Amino acid sequence: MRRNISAAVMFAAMALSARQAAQAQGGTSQLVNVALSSFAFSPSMLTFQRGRTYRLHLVNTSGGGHDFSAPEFFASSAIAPADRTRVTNSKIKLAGKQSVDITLTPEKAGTYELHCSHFLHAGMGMKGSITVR
Ligand SMILES: [Cu+2]
Repeated sequence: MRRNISAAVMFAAMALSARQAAQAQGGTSQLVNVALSSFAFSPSMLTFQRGRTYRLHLVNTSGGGHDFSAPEFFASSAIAPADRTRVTNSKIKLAGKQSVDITLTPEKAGTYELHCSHFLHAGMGMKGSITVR
């Protein structure tokens, strides 16, 4: 009987620490979907709350390559360690039909520009803005 009680206590402690670990890994992050197409971001205006953690889900719905380039936004956000390799030269590259997820926490309020750095894409409309409140 005594043994059963200590097992129950141990199980409860394990369940609690598993939940804490999930939260630390973005278990409470808010999902934000952004579609990339030729030649637009949808939505093109994104708003985030400073200090909150988001899971940015990018989907390239077109057959051609695009990227999510936001140098100042990435520089002022904490990017989850496991996702850091997905941002190269301040952009997230997506091949045709590819999707990429990245967990980040914006840390500085401001308005940041977003664009696709592929030749002429921004000029054709592939740009937007990110507001951090
Ligand atoms: Cu593009």
